[in-house]
Amino acid sequence: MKIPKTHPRHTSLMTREKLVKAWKAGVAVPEGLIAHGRGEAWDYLLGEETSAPALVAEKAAAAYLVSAKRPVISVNGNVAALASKEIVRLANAIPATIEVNLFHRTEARINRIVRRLAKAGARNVLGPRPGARIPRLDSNRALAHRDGIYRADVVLVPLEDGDRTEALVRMGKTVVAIDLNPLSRTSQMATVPVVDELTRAVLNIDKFVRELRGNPEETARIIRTYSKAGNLGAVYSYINWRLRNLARKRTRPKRRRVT
Ligand code: PTJ
Repeated sequence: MKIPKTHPRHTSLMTREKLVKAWKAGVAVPEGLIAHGRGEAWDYLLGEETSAPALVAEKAAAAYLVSAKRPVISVNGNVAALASKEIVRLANAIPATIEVNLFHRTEARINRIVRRLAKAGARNVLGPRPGARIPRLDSNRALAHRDGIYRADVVLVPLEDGDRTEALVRMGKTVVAIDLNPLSRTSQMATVPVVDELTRAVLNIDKFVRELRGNPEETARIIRTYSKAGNLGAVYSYINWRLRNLARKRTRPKRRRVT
């Protein structure tokens, strides 16, 4: 479908088109389209821009990723559809391993996503033939690579489900999540929940990674001072403030002009 550039929702419609194309290409699943709609609803509440608390979480995410010994970025269908290039660039900057891990797992889809990431410039993407299982997780998301997610110390999980986040945290890993829903189990369970839209978040984390790479003191200071509870609290306050502002604007009586 051709979307006119002048359409007021051009970016949002283009993103949807990308996902639909990825679904037709067997990269994203229909459930991914539903997940995207949920994300969009939250993004409206957040004003479709990175909030100040999200920026703080993104800096903390970058600090954890650059100080990790075995960082891994987990990629699913939606992430491959919307942010393959950005993920590869971030993985190179950290540097981190990329592993394809799917909730609705089929080997054919894993291979398609690996190929899409390779086309975006990634090398040695893990995904097919996993040799390990994340303990106490019954879904196919438990399948992992020993040299990837299984032995990672820090895992970045964009658009995740809560069960695996919880299982990874139970294994002692630092889990950085990207999820627009601050109330999701993923956001609640992750070590660093980043409440922002996927592409915005990845670009911001990438920028902070490049800033922090050569600065271990600043990186350590950011990790020391980051508070998950404080940060999520700030996200709730931000949404509350936005809604109250919107309500005030709508209910303010119009002034009569005195002539
Ligand atoms: O490709 P698969 O088989 O691994 O499946 C991927 C999906 C996304 C279908 C799967 O992981 C899933 O079911 O996820 P959930 O449990 O629906 O969670 C997705 C979360 O991501 C929801 O809380 C959404 O609000 C959020 N979300 C959706 N789109 C975005 C987003 N967060 C940030 N940026 C987005 N673009």
